[in-house]
Amino acid sequence: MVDEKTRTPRNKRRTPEESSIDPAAIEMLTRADLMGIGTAFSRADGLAPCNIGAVGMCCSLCAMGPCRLTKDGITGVCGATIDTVQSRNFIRSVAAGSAAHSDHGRDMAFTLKAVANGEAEGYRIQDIAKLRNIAAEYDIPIKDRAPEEIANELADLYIAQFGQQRGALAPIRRAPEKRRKLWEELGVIPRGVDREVVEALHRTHMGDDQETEHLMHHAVRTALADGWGGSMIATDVSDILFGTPAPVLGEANLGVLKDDMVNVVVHGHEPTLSQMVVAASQDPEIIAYAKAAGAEGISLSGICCTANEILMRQGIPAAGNFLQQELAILTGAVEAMVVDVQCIMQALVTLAERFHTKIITTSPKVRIKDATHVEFDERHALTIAKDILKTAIDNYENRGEIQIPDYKNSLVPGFSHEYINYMLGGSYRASFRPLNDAIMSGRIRGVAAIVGCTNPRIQHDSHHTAITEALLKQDVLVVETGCSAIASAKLGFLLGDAALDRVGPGLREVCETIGIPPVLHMGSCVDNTRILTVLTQMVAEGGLGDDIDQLPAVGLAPEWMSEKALSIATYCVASGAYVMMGGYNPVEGRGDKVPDSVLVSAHISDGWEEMYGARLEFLDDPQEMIRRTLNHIDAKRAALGLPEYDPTQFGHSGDARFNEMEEAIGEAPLEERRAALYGQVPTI
Ligand code: NFS
Repeated sequence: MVDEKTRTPRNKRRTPEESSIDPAAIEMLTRADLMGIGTAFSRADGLAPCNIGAVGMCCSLCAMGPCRLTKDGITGVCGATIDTVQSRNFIRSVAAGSAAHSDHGRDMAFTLKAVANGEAEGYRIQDIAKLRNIAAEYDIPIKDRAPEEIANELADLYIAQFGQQRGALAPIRRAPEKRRKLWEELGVIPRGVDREVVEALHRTHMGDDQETEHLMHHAVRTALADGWGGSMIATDVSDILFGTPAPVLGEANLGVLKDDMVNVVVHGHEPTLSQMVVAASQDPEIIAYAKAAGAEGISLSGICCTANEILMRQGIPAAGNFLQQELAILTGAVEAMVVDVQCIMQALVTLAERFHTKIITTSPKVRIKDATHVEFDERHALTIAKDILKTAIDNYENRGEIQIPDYKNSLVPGFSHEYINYMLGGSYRASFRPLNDAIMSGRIRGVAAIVGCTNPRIQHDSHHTAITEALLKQDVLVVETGCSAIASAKLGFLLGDAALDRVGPGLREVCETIGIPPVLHMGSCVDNTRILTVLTQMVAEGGLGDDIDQLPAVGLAPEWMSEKALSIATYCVASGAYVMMGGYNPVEGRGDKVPDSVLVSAHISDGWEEMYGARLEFLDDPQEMIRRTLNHIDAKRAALGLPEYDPTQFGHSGDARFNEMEEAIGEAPLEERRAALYGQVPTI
């Protein structure tokens, strides 16, 4: 049977194996083909990207156009040049990405306010220590005050950040001093994100700002209002309300779905409802309701960053990353997919019609035609979460034939910056010193943050994986967030024993000594702010320069697709981190068609390097990204006067030493083995 609504042309179709490297995804794509159902992969094959729009050469900002600037010297009807058009398109994307992240942060701040005032059913403040620490940072009195009182004042301060008209955003004080001074000098200290986004839209309205440098300057300011503002607030408040993540055991991939339970998949970004769905799923009344429907219980799992939020706090499994949202439904085993905001494909609804899955939208901001809408209201969150679960349970009897791929992997997520600090020194001497020392000695060559989406135009997970694997072998410590972290989780990189055979000798020693995986899962995409905090704390610890741009560190988003990724990349570069993104360059233009159209590309690379000490590049070859990452790390090491990276120096301590020696001495008597291991025979 062929579904006309979802079928895509087959003549240019990739095979499932060409579309993804994930065996679970391959199995579901094969099922989709057999059922004649289209997915994002087949739609991408059937719909070539617009080669004018893709590289920023189309202006659709007014009704005199759209103007396609494809020839040398051509301008829009108004006279706008290719540089102006590309900069305007870029800043509009940054503004949209910043708005999405930061609006999430705003909602979190309002939830904190509601919780503080006892107006949010089922929520409570779970990390009082973090609440007190953050409040103290802003000089909010904490002594002899109840957590709710402090939270109320912090919520007011945070809510006010979004609309702040003048002066620096409060969390900016967390950035390294030298960086803050640089931002001041360059005039990019952000005000409230609402103001920066509105100004970005104003400046790019027809007939306003028409100079590349001036436009891109405001792109930076807007992105900084996200990274050091809205997103940072989202992370802070999520931790205060739901707990600061610490390592927890979880699982990832479609194999987490259960054949004998009611499967509810939460998808999107905000932890507010999903945390309550977790609580409701453990309610005896709901479990009994599921059993009465003939199921063994309720199985919750997540997709995208909602998955990350509940995975890193409660160990709720991740069914997959962005490109697996449709594949989860294709199993036929999902009773309800509950979505909130961002990264939700409209195609879910049409696809779900082929199965019994209910797509339930919950955000007042997001409706999808023909989906079921159950509006979330934090005042009645637990009741709403229970109602949603009952709807899913009622749907269990409608389940048809199912096929759940038997692939899943364990992982240990939950590496908040607080936990990284703690794990390096314990409760009494928590510090980044051991990490800095390991980098300074060359045991760890450098640090790479691999983040961001998956994109059906790139073989699913392939670039994330290739880059992660190569960098680990080169003793680069990898931190990950978002869909990238889920890609690594599916391959087992987020487990301690991944260190044994898949990483370089120095990094392996560090992982074994501390007891950490070689890839640290730091959370959702708004939690990229945790990475900013780690980089800042590494600077503060000393020995690696006095600003983020001096660290041997790189950011990569190898399979990006979202405007949020452009905001993240921009604030990371402005914070001093070299960033490479996979796929096409949205400000590239076509040099052959418009030879003088390289200004914006040059501005975000050479120009930003001169201004911020870091560049943004778009590259489609993962091998080139690996090469540039290592070159950058080595150049930064050399500039800091650190020893040249030499892997032969390491790998002879920790578990490796024990294993080698135990092998060598075999069955020798205990005393001799001790002597071999410790260098002397202990006297008793
Ligand atoms: Ni980030 Fe997280 Fe995934 Fe991309 Fe979407 S879920 S916010 S945007 S696709 S990483």
